[in-house]
Amino acid sequence: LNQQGCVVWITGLSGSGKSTLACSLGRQLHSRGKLSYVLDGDNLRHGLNKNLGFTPEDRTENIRRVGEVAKLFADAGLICIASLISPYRKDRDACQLCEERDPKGLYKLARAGKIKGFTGIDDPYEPPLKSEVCSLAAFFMMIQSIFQIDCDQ
Ligand code: GGZ
Repeated sequence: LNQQGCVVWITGLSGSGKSTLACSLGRQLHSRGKLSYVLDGDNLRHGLNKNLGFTPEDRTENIRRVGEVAKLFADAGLICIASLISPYRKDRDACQLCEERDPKGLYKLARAGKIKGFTGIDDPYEPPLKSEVCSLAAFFMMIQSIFQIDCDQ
């Protein structure tokens, strides 16, 4: 498989369009010969996460499991698109694989103090606090328009 795996994590409220966006992205990638797989929270709750409800503890376990599965897909070279509400920042943060991937070895250097002011280590990264349905819709339209332009070329 001639592609580098990765995880695209889509978070947002129920009904905000996460699954639609995930499927659309999957289709667009497929049409470009890229192998991807969608892990959708609602679907996974019928199988892998059947025993989980919506208490904070269960949601955390839900995100943890999907994060682990997503990592396996990415290790296998697939573009894994996870679409879950994933409401808690601490759970999303735990799923971030950036430091683990460390493709350029920068996190390792930053941890060793050899790079100063590295974002996420000794310099802050401020994630957006406000995520709106309309911004997800706008993102969706943007992706569609980018692919459309790409398709027409
Ligand atoms: C949130 C709920 C709930 C509660 C059922 N809270 O829009 P849907 O219906 O089709 O997708 C939602 C899905 C959320 O599952 P996730 O695994 O993504 O959630 S989390 O990341 O928080 O673990 C919604 C449905 O389950 N659903 N009850 N109480 N969404």
